[in-house]
Amino acid sequence: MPSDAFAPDKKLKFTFGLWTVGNPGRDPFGGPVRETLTPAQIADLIGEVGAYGVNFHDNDLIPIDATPEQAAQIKSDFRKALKNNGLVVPMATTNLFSDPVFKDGAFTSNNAQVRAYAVQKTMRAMDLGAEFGAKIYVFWGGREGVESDATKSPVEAIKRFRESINFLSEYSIEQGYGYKFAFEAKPNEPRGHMYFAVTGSYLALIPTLDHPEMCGVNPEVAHEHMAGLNFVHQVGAALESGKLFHIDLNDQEFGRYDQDFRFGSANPKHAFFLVKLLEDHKYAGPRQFDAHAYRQSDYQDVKEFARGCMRTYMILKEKAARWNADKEIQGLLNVINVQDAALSKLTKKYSSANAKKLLAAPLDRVELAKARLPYEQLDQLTMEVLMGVR
Ligand code: GCO
Ligand code: MN
Ligand code: MN
Repeated sequence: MPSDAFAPDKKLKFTFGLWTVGNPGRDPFGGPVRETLTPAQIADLIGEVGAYGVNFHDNDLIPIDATPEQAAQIKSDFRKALKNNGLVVPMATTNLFSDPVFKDGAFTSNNAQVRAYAVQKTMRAMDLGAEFGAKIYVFWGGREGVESDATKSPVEAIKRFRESINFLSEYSIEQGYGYKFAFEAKPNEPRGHMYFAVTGSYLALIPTLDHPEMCGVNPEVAHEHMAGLNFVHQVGAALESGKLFHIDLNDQEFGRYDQDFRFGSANPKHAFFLVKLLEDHKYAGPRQFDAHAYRQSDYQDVKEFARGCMRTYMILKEKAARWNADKEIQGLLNVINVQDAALSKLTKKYSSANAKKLLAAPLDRVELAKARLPYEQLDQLTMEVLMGVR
């Protein structure tokens, strides 16, 4: 195998946020450990490691208190860096969590003026994203939640959130931005309890919106794993409903704080099934690595972190193809997937005649229970593919 077989493939649209590789290593217990890079320097880093694109929150690019002159200079430097590095901006988003004004939420704040400011800030951030060609707009409700349910009604919160999204959908349509909205769930952190805790919460919200066709989800590995859930199943649900618009790849030990580890570094088996799912279903959207390098890393090591995220994806993609081509594995899949064309035809669609025939079908539960399910064997073969001996 040539040594560059796992080099990042531009067709897979690997992206990084300005806030990811540009993260200076600040955490709740300590300040930055790396110098702060400008957006243009971060674009250079992302270009150097061979990614496809870069995403930003409004204030990753333009500080919240920048003057119009400063903003113009930053945009021009960033635009040049994008061009030099052949990078695109597929996604943009709003910072609705850092500033003190959002301490009790943005779209779900108890204060109507704060809610209006959040919508206004998002409109301006959508203008900024559109200037750089972004077509996906992510909504992560960083502060949409509570510590105590004495403070806010969860029913009212959903209504407020829906109203803001409906307003912003119309804005995007009227401006001709062509945005697809992608909602990102998280169970907690920074709030004690966050609304829309899991991807499925947004999948349930979307059909109640004024423009469901422009809305989908942006699931993140770490967020579902924080809650001890199976991320692959959440992504499966999003894919099955045609709502997987974007994805945040990283890794996480189950039940811990939001660790944002390098993709595949904590749970390679889950990462394998995730990559296999995305590839088997021909997911064509951007694959964003929303992860952070260890706090111990210098920028040389941050590059290794970024390369590692993409390389692990490429390796797991190759493993998935190997799994699909493995004759023994395919043989086992044939054994466990018992086919019965006549019965499947009966149960496919209800009719009185089909119901009658089904009631009369000779289905012997004792005989049925005897069918073999060699799942230990199948999982061991999967592990052997993963561990590199098959
Ligand atoms: C987090 C989130 C964020 C969002 C980002 C885009 O836990 O901090 O994952 O990184 O993805 O704000 O909206
Ligand atoms: Mn996260
Ligand atoms: Mn994220």
